[in-house]
Amino acid sequence: MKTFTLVSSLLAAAYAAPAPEQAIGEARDVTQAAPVPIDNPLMRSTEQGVKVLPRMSMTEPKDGAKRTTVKYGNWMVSSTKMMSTIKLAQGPCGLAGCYVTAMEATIRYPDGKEANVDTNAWLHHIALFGTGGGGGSIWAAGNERPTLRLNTGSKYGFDFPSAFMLMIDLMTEDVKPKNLTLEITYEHVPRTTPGYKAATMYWLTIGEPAAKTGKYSFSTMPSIVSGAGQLLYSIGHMHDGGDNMSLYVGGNLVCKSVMHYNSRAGYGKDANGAADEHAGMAGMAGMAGAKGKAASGSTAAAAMPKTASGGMVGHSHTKRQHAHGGGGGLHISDPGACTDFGTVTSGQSMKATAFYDAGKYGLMEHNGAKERLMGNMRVYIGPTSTGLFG
Ligand SMILES: [Cu+2]
Repeated sequence: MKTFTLVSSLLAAAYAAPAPEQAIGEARDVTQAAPVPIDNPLMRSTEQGVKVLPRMSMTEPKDGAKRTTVKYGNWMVSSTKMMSTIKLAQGPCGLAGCYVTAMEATIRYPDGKEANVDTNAWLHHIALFGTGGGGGSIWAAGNERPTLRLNTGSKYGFDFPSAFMLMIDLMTEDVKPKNLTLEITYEHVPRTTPGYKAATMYWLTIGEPAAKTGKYSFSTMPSIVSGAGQLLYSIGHMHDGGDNMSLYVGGNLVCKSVMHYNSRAGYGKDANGAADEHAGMAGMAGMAGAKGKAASGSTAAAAMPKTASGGMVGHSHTKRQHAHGGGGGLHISDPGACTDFGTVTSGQSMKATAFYDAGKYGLMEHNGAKERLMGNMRVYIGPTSTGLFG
């Protein structure tokens, strides 16, 4: 099996996708699984780059926003057949458009249960690209399935295209095929919602360098900020071995998105089963609510922070890890996010550096071969009126 896939290549290269062959068409469904609160120390963190935003099922929509879950198809996936595809897909608002203020993705079994590492199912990569300028990047994630939110402190959303390119990698190490349905849940408001403006997205990537031993880093090419704005949200995506992805504006560190690791073997056992290296936690308290089984392993670090937008409670992710033959070690479960963490001015240079420590965390493997690395940083900026602060 190839160790690197269509989506990962596109994620790394971040170029706009070619026109698709597949037809649009997906069912819509606004139901969500009932949340299972988990008292995870990460959810109490408010620290930039450490905190993990709560799943939408644990929060109320903001500013009268509507939530829509769109199912994008279902596929049979087995260890001999990684599912890697690209399709034209629809956003939540049709031709009228809307501002998407928050979004998250997951995969489910036919019975609606979330499919994750506790049952050996990975949402390996997902990426959304539009056809607009700047490569048209909209959003992306790995199995960590983070929640994006652009209106934590200010009224911004992503001006969502009615249709976009959706790239998907699903995988499992089970020989027996699994039927997996991909869905994305959107929180969105009409473009006419008072005070709301469109955010822009910057995509910083290191490409896909080969894995190495020891401690090392890779930096992205710089990206020039096109207009003054607020730094709304940023988060890194790395592969196992990653320590943190740091964002610099004008040479100054503004966001250090740390990779939280959890023990696959320890997950679901008890409070001490899944210590988080970065948060300095003694253990993952309250993991009893998780559905993971120690034998098959789920790193599901529920990881809900209390955000600036108000009280959040925990949720269950029985998911979250890349564990490709990793042998029960630590795996990335949640990257930390930064929200409302500063401002930028037009012309400033922005770049990110991915710090790896393969000795400390270990690397992912596919069928005995080390997987190539990633270091993608998504940066969402909310343009502010020009002239006042440059
Ligand atoms: Cu990746």
